Amino acid sequence: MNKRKEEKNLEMITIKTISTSEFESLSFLEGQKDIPFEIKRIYYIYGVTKDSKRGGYSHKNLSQLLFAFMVRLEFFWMIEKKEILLDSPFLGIIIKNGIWREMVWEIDNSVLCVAASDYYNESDYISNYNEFLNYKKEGYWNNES
Ligand code: T46
Repeated sequence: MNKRKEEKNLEMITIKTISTSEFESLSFLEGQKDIPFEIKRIYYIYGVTKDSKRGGYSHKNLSQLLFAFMVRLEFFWMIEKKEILLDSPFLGIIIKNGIWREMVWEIDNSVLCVAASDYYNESDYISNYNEFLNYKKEGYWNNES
């Protein structure tokens, strides 16, 4: 396992934000500049109730940028678990390939927004955790930059 590479494949970002009045803000992301891949798809998940859990996948090749307010992300690799709470609208996380992720809603009705590097492709998903571990053991992600 290459821990350094896995950390590189998980990056927290602060989204540029302008305060437009005392309480109002506008955050923005620019393709090529702020997101390290070409965006081919945007999706968002809403209507989810508090404590609901989604995800439970790794992707073979897909990279994604996620942002939301009060959604907790759980990442797993071999023996480690890492949790990141997106507790501010200007926090985002870039997840590259080879990272197992689950998302837990900490409040009702938060919207999770995702920009993805490729079109939807069911065959890019690894949804069985043991299969994910086998991909790791076989070094599937080791030779990528
Ligand atoms: C991920 C997390 C953060 C589509 O038809 N097109 C799409 O672009 C997507 C994302 C999903 N779908 C279909 C596939 C399923 O029939 O929508 C249904 C629900 O998708 P899923 O159960 O995969 O949703 P989540 O919230 O568990 O996971 C999603 C992404 O699929 C996954 O790549 O990283 O959000």
